[in-house]
This record gives sequence, C-alpha cells and structure tokens, in this order.
Amino acid sequence: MSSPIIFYDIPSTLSGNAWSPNTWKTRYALNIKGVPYKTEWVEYPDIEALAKKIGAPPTGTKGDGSPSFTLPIINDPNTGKVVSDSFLIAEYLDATYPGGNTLFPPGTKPLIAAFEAGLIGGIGSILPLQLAISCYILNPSSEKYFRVTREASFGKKIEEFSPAGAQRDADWAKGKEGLAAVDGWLSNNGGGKFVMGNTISYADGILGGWLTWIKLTNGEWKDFASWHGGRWGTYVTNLQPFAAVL
Ligand SMILES: N[C@@H](CCC(=O)N[C@@H](CS)C(=O)NCC(=O)O)C(=O)O
Repeated sequence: MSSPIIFYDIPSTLSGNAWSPNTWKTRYALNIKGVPYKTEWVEYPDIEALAKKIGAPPTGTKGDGSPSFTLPIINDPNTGKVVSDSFLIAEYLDATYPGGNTLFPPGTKPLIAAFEAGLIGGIGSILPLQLAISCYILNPSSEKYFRVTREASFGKKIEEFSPAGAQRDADWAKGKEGLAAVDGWLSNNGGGKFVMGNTISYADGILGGWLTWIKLTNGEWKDFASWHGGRWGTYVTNLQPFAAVL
C-alpha cells in the first residue's frame, strides 16, 4: 500500500473548500485513478514559497521574466517526485500507477489536450464572470492577492469583468453557443456517461473540473446545467463518484 500523495489545493469559504477548475482536474484525476492522497490547502500568496521549498517546477513566466508557480502541485512520498501542472500530473499518475483506471487510453494524449483547448474556447466568454465571482469565495489573503493580480492582467476592476445586465447576458449567451459545439462532440460518444462513452479518462477530469467550478461558484448553475438537453447537469452528477475531497 503506497503512502498518500500530497495534493496542494487552494481553499475557499465554500463548505468543501475546493473550487478551482485547475485543481479540480487533478482531484478528479486522483479519484479516477484511485490513488491514495491527502489535500493540503495553500492560500494564493503562499504558493510560490511552497513551490520553491519543495522543489516544484515553475509553470510559466511572469511579466518581469521571472518564473511563475501555480497549483495544482503534487508531492509523491513514494517516489520523491514533485510535479506541477494538471496535465503533467495526470501523465505522471498514469506512468507511476498503471493499475486502476487509465487516464490516457493509448494514443489519446493529443486529443485530450485538444479537447481542453476546444472546451475553453467554447466557454471563454463566461470566464471573466467566473473569475470575478471566484474572488468573493476566497479567504481574505487569497482574495486580496486574486483581486490585485487579476485586475492587473485585465486592466480593470473585478466588478467590471462581466457586469450584471446586458454585458453579462451577452457573455452567458455566447458561452451557451460555444458549448453547443462540445455538446455536439459528446453526442457522438455512443451515449455513455463519459466524454469517451463508457470509458472514463482524463478528458472527464478536464470537463468535470471546469463544470464543477461553475456549479460550485455560480448562482446561475441551474440554468447552465439545463443547456443542451440538460447534458451538463447530468454529466456532473455522473461524475459524483469521483468528486470526493480527501
Ligand atoms: N496550466 C496550469 C494552470 C494552473 C493555474 O493557473 N492555477 C492557478 C489556480 S486556478 C494558480 O495557481 N495561480 C497562481 C497565481 O495566480 O499566482 C495547470 O493546468 O495546472
């Protein structure tokens, strides 16, 4: 029996703590694999110091050229490996723990990567709203950090990302239109519960991660869940067995 993997995630004021789409992808991946893990909660301003302390690789570059660090990160005491970035973590889990469900059935890595790009493209118009409302469910130190960094990157106040009224209605309608393409892809999966039909995979970690973020943070989830014949509500319900927060 292996020791639990340490999974670093960002807490919130929500009852189950977990909210972030990127870290939900890893939580789904860990639960789908059935690998033992335990979550350690890290506020936004503490991510960089943690990453440097445990030797987690950066995932990008800041405006000033210095490395940037993000969650999810995992620290596997069984191998001594520390891995950053949700996609790389999923690859690591399949390679290191070949038992249980396979996250990437043979030959599907490029397709799963493309699936995420297509999904984000589809719902892109509602991401500013999602970011804005996420700010309000964070703990004070993360909220402050999130507001300053996101307002700097958008060049406007959080409250102006997707203001209620005509702008938000248009963003929401565009998201529905964009997601129609993803609905079309899934309608070709033979009628199974998962992206690949009856085979669960990391594509479900990805779709589940983005949808769970919307479900947990957005008061309009009921409307969203009903789009495209109720596909999204049903889909997230089907993923419930893999949504434990451990
Ligand atoms: N491509 C990365 C993106 C991760 C990411 O953007 N994580 C956000 C939380 S959702 C983060 O940790 N941001 C740190 C910051 O803003 O300083 C992944 O999939 O792991």
